[in-house]
Amino acid sequence: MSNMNSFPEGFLWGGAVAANQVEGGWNQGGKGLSVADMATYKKNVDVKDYDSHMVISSDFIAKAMQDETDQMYPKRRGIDFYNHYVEDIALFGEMGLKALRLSIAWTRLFPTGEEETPNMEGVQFYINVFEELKKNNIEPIVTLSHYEMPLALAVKNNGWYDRAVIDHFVRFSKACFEAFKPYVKYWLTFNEIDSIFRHPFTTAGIIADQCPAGKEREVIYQALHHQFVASALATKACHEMIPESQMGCMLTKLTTYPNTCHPQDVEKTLLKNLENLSYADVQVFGEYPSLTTRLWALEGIHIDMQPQDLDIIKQHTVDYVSFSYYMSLTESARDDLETTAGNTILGVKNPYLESTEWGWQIDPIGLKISLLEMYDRYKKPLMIVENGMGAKDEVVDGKIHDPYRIAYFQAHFEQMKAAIELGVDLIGYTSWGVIDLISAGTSQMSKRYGFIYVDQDDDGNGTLQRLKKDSFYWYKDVIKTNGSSL
Ligand code: BGP
Repeated sequence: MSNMNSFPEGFLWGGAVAANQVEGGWNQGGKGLSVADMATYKKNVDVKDYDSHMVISSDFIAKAMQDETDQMYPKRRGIDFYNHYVEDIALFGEMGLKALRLSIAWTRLFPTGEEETPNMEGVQFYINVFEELKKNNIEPIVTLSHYEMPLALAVKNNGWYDRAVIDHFVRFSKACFEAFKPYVKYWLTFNEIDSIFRHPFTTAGIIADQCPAGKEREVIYQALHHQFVASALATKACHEMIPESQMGCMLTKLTTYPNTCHPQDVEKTLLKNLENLSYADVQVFGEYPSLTTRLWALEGIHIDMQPQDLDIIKQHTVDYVSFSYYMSLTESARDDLETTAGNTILGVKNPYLESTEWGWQIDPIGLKISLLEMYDRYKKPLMIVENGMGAKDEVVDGKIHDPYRIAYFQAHFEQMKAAIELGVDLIGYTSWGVIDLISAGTSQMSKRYGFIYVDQDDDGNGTLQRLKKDSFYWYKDVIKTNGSSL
């Protein structure tokens, strides 16, 4: 228990969700199909092997588009926030949340992405949500694109690979700014913009079998370039249309340690960390790092750019830097070492850290390191917009005792406090999955992050009843005391 209070006044204590993981109502209100509506939950796949859910073929999509049920597709169901938002936001209000990070489903406003004007039923849904937030004194932080886009644009254009998608996204963004400007000051363009390499379909609508063989990385970089241009154009429009607005970028912060002090381990680690930061660099400094463009040249990657692209990226940089932080990684030049939960993406095992059931290494000090590193590099306000622990919870007599979750948050909050004491300008924190939701990576319901439990299992059975976990009361107290009681 620490009593020193160093969280600034007005610190945005909050929670985060994403439309495709909570809303459900996939065929309500004129919504079109999105790439997230294709995600299936595969019972027999090892839960640790989460990337296996991300490879989606044209054939699969053609079949899934004809399927009018939500049985196989948990993200079509979400937690039915679409029909429970009043009750859910009241619970967020009761917890004392100062901020809620949420995303807009592009397909509620533009079902195929190509419409000229937005679907007003979709617009109205979000106005209703923002009104409820206002009643509960909760500041919205809105992500325009969180792991989804109209499926029609994926099928027709191979997603963001096609430059035409820039205009569609900017039209969608402007419709959001126009309709929601009375409510929303804080915006983000793309969730975890770097994750296009890990989940090209989910983040950018790229369909593997539509890419020229051997050119996958070039296709992804090309799509990412289009996202950078679109992000800069959306930033421009946001600043013009909402003068008080703040636009941020959002990075998956994958702070990586060398496994040993062997120079080869250190070199590999450095390159990995530079690569991780390079995506935010583009949005903060307004240019590609020279290392990135050199590596393209060496790899034979050619990016098609229009003459004005680099200027647009240079002119419209972000106001603040946001990121998700779940774990640190460890890198080795050797390839014969034990990996974390058998997953090479997660790196080699760090003997000093415990892992969650899904192999995510819990490392609160890594959060402090990330904050110090990013503030030193960017000198912009920082916001942690995702952090939390996926765990299996048990309901006993209507109660959920989750000391593991409290311990996780407590340890991370201590490190945030320590970073602030060292001068880091941290303006907000939104815990991931403030209410239980469908996991992005595994499409499971049982990988729970919330302070609020939702009665639904992996197959979609359950009453959808909301229950407060022990951590609900703990977080409420943290917020009430502005972090002085942890
Ligand atoms: C981030 C995503 C979120 C979220 C979180 C947890 O990468 O932005 O959408 O889901 O990770 O991941 P998972 O749901 O796979 O546990």
